[in-house]
Amino acid sequence: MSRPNVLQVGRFPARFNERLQRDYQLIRLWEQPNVLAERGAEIDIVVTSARYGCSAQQLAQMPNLKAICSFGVGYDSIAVDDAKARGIVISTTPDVLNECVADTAIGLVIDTARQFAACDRHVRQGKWLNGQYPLTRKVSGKKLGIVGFGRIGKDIAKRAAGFDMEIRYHNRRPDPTTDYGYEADLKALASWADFLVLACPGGASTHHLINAEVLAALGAEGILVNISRGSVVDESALVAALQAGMLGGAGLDVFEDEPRVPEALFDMPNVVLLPHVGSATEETRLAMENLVFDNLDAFIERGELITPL
Ligand code: 8YV
Repeated sequence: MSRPNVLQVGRFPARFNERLQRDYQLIRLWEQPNVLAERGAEIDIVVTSARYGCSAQQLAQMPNLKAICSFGVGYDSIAVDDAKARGIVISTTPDVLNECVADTAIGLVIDTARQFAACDRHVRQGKWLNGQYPLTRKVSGKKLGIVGFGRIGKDIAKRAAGFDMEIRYHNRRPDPTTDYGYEADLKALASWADFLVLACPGGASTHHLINAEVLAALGAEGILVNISRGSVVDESALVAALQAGMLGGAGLDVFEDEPRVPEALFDMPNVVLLPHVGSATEETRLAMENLVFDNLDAFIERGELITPL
């Protein structure tokens, strides 16, 4: 394909923006908000991210679109069915972020159970001078339930095994490549687990999978950790369960309406709140960027993607 027109849907960090600008015939959507209505038929490739996505409405305005290259592993923000129906191919950035996201999951398990973030606030606010921090909950040797036993879920299990945890998982179907116990019933997994970690994809099929009943099953000593998508959890039910003391704690990297986070959670010592940073390290973000460019170049040169959906 000779010099295709590439539409950049949203702003990326400077290094990524500059490379896109330098190496491709680029149209930046935020600089030309009417471009889809005026020149949508000229766009060959969309570069987007898990955050910005590509909606069905946008797709409809690009009748000659051939490929979508997305930064991120999640694709719940992309109108995948519409794209596939038109033969538009999609790439994401799988695998290169597994380790950092799994590290984040384990970090949240430890931070939430041991309340390290709240301990840090206790020290900074001078409260240690008035007394010791209350006792918290042990991590090693506990029962860890993983919801979504894909590539990231498996990396979480690998790390949890190092903490001598007992591991079970819930998936649509049992995974023949693992000996960990499969639990078909999510509520049963929640009532067994000390820690329930969400590593499933977002989107319609997992919307509010974690509802009031699952949270009740996890119980007053159970901890929920979410590094997948905010939409997987009924956030109002989560806030209500925490306020009522019916859930032991929550470690959250993702929220239903990011970057808005329910203020009711702000003062809870048993809740750890992260601003969606699971993959946000220099090393991993560079690897994700490179994979977007490798996909773009492979598609332009050979009409193939390296990591197609
Ligand atoms: C990023 C993510 O924050 O990969 C994903 O699906 O959610 C994160 O790694 C996201 O890609 C940034 O848009």
